[in-house]
Amino acid sequence: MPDDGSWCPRAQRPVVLVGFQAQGNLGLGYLASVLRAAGHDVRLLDIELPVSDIVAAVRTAAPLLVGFSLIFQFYIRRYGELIDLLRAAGITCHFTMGGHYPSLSARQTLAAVPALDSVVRFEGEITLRELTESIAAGREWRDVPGLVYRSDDDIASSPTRALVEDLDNLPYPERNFLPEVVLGHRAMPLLASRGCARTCSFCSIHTFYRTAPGKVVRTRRPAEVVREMRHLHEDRGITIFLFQDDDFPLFGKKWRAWASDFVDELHRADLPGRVIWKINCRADAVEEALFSRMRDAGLYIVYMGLESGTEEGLTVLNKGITVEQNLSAVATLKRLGIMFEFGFMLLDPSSSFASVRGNLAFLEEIVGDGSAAATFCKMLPYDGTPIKEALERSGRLKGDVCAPDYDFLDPRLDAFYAALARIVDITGWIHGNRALTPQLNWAWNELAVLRTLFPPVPGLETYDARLRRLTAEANAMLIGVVHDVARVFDDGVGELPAAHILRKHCNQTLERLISERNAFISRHKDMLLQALAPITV
Ligand code: B12
Ligand code: SF4
Repeated sequence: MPDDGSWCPRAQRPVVLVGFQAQGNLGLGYLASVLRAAGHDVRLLDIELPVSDIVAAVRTAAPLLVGFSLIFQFYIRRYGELIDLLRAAGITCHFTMGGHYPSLSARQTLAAVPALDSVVRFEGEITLRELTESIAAGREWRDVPGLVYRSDDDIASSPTRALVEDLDNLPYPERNFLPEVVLGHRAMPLLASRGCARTCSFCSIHTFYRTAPGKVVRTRRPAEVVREMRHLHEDRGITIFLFQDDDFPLFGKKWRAWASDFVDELHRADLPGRVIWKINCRADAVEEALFSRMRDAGLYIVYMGLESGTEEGLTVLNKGITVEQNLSAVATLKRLGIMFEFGFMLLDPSSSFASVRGNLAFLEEIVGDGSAAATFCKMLPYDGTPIKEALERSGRLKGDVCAPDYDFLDPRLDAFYAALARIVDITGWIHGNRALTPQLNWAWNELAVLRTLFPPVPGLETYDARLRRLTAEANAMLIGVVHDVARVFDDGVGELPAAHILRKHCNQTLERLISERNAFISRHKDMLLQALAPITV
């Protein structure tokens, strides 16, 4: 009897799904819940587990099918290696893969991972269920819409599957992961909509949702979203909700009405005061009257893809937004006392030293006061994005799927960025969970939780002021470093900042942050614990 379990009747063999699970993967969650609702046994495995554990778990499960979820294209080699090991371990069942990259570059995916049998394109719930059922019944699976597969040395596809029409027909996603915890409060991701109506040139999301037939943006019913929140609050004690929508429904008359109904539903369910929520949106959706109502209903933090502080940058990125609108959104949120985080691309394919300085001036303007931690990156040309195609056409695209890249028009900027990236990496300033920028943001996040989910904490305003001063100092230091590096490469003046000295400053700031934070929390420990007691489930 083979030990991969192939003696089991096919219908009883489980489906294994492998994906990136940190912070909760809603894509895998929806796939699992749809399969379970149809009576299938589903096992979820984290791609971050040691490879030998994954191989052992798949062998033990003896599955009918393994589905790999590739949400970050730079993981493709890692998946390829894992899949080869699974085959080498004698696992012969159907292997499929889904996610943005496989959907938009199916041919390349099948070429890069020869042991894959198929790719599921676009939203995978119904395709995966039908694929599973066809295989279980021994039927021809290639007829299932939504697939790309190998056929006689070439690639063939079944008809493209349309996007899910009514998101409320899907069961709630499986959430068999532990919630993130902020000062004893549990957080969970969720979705109110799928798709995005905009067409930013660096983003593959609109291509993903526009290439499949069907309506690009679909919103759930506000009452259904609130019902899911209430269920998570009552059953699992969740008090912090992190909306993962690419662009929370807010823009234009129709979605403003949606957001207003959502706020009404939250009040109807008596959730404001008991739960808080975070959204992602564009700056041009931030409107004072609506956001004030949303804040009163628990909106506590807004992530905005600001992306550039110059008009040229915003044009190249096809943001359809002005610097003035970016600034005005930040000012509105500050006035309303809603915390914000932001995405920002210091460098894009059109960059010059003048645009770098323009971007630094913008960063100084929005976070010079320490209201959030400064952050930046270089725009990367992901597959399925218009900007990648434009770079390819002009012969500027470099690197590969795991490290897509391009040269700047001014070669001095390449040297500038290489030096800056080295310094920022060495100092551990921006990247990684233990880096200064994410730690500062975490402290601000905690502060917002203290303000919104606890009774008034004595001394909170003083703590806020100290955190603001510390963040402002860190921001000034980081922005100063970029200025100094730019001066060296643009003007040939000065010297590169010494990475070890900056690292010392960075570590000292981190230590100050940790000791301020710990001192404040331990001073109020008893009161915080007492406030938490009723929400423990
Ligand atoms: C939440 C999120 C995160 C979370 C991930 C949590 C998690 N464990 O899932 C966190 C915060 C950790 C994260 C981090 C990053 N992220 Co992110 N993230 C997202 C976001 C906004 C939502 C994902 C989601 O929940 N979608 C909703 C679900 C329902 O849709 P879905 O995931 O697409 O899944 C559906 C289909 O794709 C398909 N499918 C997916 N997998 C599979 C598998 C099978 C077998 C099948 C059949 C079908 C299938 O069916 C699913 C159900 O319909 C996406 C944008 C997006 N819209 O997807 C970006 C996105 C995935 N992130 C992106 C990036 C770039 C990053 C970062 C690199 C950002 C950064 N600079 O640090 C990091 C990388 C982290 C790392 N490992 O190093 C890019 C990836 C681009 C690319 N081509 O690689 C995206 C697409 C955003 C974008 N604008 O381009 N991210
Ligand atoms: S960056 Fe955001 S707003 Fe722009 S297309 Fe992508 S998801 Fe939409």
